[in-house]
Amino acid sequence: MDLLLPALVADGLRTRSFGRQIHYFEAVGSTNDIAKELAQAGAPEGTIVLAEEQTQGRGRLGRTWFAPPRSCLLLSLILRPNLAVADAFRLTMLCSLSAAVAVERVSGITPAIKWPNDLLVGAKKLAGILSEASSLENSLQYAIVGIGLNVNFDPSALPEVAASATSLSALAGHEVSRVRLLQELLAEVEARYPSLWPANEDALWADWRCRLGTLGQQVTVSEGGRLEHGLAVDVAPDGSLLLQGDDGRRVTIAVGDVTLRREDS
Ligand code: BT5
Repeated sequence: MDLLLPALVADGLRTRSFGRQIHYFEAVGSTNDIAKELAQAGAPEGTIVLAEEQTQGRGRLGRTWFAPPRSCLLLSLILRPNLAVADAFRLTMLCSLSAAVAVERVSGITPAIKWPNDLLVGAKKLAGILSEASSLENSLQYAIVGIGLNVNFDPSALPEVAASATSLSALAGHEVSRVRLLQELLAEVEARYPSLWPANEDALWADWRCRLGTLGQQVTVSEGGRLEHGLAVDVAPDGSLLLQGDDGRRVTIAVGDVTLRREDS
């Protein structure tokens, strides 16, 4: 079993700054909470918090993130991009796309991105992303991107996620190196980082959009207690989802949870 020891992660890491400062824990509450404290204390961009286990792993909206000890990638990345708050979703785009590319490179498995923040293989969830930002007026002060990626465990043995989750080892039939996966992920985030600010073409948005499995599907989106049904037609460069309702009405949704409609019926 490979541990995510900082010396192992540093050995062969191709980045200049991302992942060069690692805070590694055998067990923490939530890596996002530790990263927030570090960011507030001035930790530089690219600093990561890694844990072998979380006792209070968080999803969005107060939901829980489960992962058996020493089996997954549980990390939070500190970013300090010069971005407006309105563009904060581009960080989720950057990290979900980079995670999908890293998974493909290391395991040969191609995950789809499920709007707004998951990686799926088939209908099952492989990874989730929790972005949290602190802003001053309209600018981001720092952002924490938390990534939970299922690597080496059997999801069917974890009752909380048995029906809905998958992992790389379950898909590949063998264990996958968490260290290599993390190194590829960090390299990909760093390489794509300049694309947060598009010059001519918006390559980040275009590449993210290409991998979105959600488009073209009939979906139900819940957004703050409101339900919208329709065809997921497209995404805008700011990341919002465009739905065409059954009555032909077009609705733009900034954040929400998507389910496929056949799952609801
Ligand atoms: C997410 O939330 O998908 C974001 C998850 C982010 C986790 C990382 S781990 C490192 C960092 N530190 C943290 O404390 N969090 C971040 P959401 O879209 O709300 O999905 C949460 C739902 O996914 C749960 O309610 C479960 O149904 C499901 N789930 C929980 N653990 C899972 C797992 N290991 N694999 C697949 N699905 C899971």
